[in-house]
Amino acid sequence: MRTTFIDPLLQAEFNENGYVVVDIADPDELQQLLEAYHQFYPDGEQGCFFSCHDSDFDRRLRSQVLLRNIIEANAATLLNRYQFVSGAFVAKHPGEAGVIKPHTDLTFVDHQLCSAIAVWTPLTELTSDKGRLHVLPGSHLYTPMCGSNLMRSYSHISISQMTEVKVRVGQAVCYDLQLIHASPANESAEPRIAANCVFTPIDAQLLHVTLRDGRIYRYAVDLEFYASRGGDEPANQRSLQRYPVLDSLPSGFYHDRWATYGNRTKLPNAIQWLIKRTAWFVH
Ligand SMILES: O=C(O)CCC(=O)C(=O)O
Repeated sequence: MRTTFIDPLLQAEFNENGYVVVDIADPDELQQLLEAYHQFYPDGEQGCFFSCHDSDFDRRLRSQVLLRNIIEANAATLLNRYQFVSGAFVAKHPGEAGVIKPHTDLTFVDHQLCSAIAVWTPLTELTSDKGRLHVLPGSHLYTPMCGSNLMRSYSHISISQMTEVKVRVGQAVCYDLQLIHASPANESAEPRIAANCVFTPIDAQLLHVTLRDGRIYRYAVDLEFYASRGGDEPANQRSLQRYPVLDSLPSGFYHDRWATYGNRTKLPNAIQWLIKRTAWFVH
């Protein structure tokens, strides 16, 4: 499997847990991002707002450029030849509507070969009542593919059973996109703002996974696909028409394997890993 981090110790920790905490940027640089967020979004959205879902395409791209300017060069000192794919502000506003339930992110690469990662960094100081990022360590070893219209349900996992990751401004949580993660409500009076950027190996084929007519399709896409993708599924399907299909499989197949094997969160990681690889090989 291709490595993600330059430092072998970080890599070993990432292999085991599916995430690591690193120093990512000077807090002053991150302050610039926070100010930009408030300029772009002065009106205070509700719930948990992701700028990658902003219907104002221009503002979405400008947010992404700013995030890239600061995070990319810093991440390059840690990552083994990874490229920036996309980035978003994540604003968790006070109240229950801001809860992010346990999930994995989209599948961007063939995760049997390498990892796509998120670099999640707070722009406002965090305390437990502000809705820190929570993770299920080791879950990246057994979760199945995920697509824009192929979200998996992890309703059996409660956020309180997950690991609360404590980071301060200047640090980041780098997590495998296959890792189950979540965040509870922000119970403070202030919004909690973070930046989240996706990176993939420069030599890995970018993928997009989608469900259509009972089959799961893997498309070979490019950076342009993710740069211009909106949150709207019909637009997503239209833009996929420009890209080749790599392969497809019946949706029931993976679902059955997942239901049978993958849901055993209490098994040791090494066993989970073997089960996942065996399920893929049988396919
Ligand atoms: O920022 C958060 O609280 C959650 C972010 C998240 O789950 C995601 O970006 O997928």
